[in-house]
Amino acid sequence: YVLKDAPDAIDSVLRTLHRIHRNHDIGVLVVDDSRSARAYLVHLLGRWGFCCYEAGDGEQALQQIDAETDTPIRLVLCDQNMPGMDGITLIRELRRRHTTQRLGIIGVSSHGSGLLSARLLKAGADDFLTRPFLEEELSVRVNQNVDLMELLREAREGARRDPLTGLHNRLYLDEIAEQLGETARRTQQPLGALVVDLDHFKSINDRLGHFGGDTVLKRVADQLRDTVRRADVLVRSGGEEFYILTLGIDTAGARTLGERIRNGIETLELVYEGETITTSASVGVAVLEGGSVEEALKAADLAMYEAKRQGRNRVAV
Ligand code: GH3
Ligand code: MG
Ligand code: MG
Ligand code: MG
Repeated sequence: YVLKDAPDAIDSVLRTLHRIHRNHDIGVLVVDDSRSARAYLVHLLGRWGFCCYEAGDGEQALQQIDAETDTPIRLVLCDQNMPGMDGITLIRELRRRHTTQRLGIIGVSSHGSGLLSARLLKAGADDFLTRPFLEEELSVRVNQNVDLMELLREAREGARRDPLTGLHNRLYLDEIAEQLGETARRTQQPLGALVVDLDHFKSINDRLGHFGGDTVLKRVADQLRDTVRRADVLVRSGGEEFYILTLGIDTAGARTLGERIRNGIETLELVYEGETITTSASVGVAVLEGGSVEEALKAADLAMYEAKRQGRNRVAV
């Protein structure tokens, strides 16, 4: 029996360890007017690795949520019966500011009234607890809510990545484009855009098959990742085409970056199933002052077509 159950037991221990490790980065705000009730929750949560913050009333809770805490607050445990602002009002206010993906809320009520738990949920709580509760119940509810947030974040992040290369995709670009253009204008930094399109990629697929072509795309993506700065935006916009957006670069600098990218792709050492492969890219570059991301990419795309027209494997501005 012991041997048969061992894998399950090990699995469970590993899951617990993963959670305790993860919980160190999760701030939990305990809102309760009773000091002893707060202390009990903080004691348990601290034991499970969470980083706890406390508030004695609704006003304090709202201040804490807006303040920059060392560990970002991701979960609120909120008592219903408090002098001043009650739990339901506070939860409604918290939910107005933050989505479930950003902030989990568990309402805590004292008397087992089905109506009250329904009202807590309706106000925006993700879950509720009724006092008195067992330690195990608190643990399950807290962990489930944190797991859900983690899952939502992973799903959201995953939808913004290209599965083949691991680079950000078009959806990500569309989401940050407006903010990036706005930052460029506000800080009066030029906005550089580069469009990179592999040359005659169809013939690589024809020669190696699509799996071979995919391998080449992955290597090119790694090369691009190593070439751009951390702050730059790099996306696979589709097929064998990549966009790079970089702030505070002048035309000469953008051309140099384009040249470095072109050279890096041309000199990639690619071997697929024993066959040595070479590839190249045409790079279009544009630098705009006071323009939008869309305008910068449009100009860089025209420049990329000019590079193709001039014979490929070159940079055009
Ligand atoms: P050009 O030098 O004019 O850019 O020629 P090209 O062959 O690269 O251009 P074209 O746009 O005609 O073809 C792009 C090819 O890229 C077509 C398609 O087969 C290939 N492709 C697009 N996405 C993928 C992918 O995810 N994997 C693989 N293996 N190939 C892809
Ligand atoms: Mg109370
Ligand atoms: Mg191409
Ligand atoms: Mg293309």
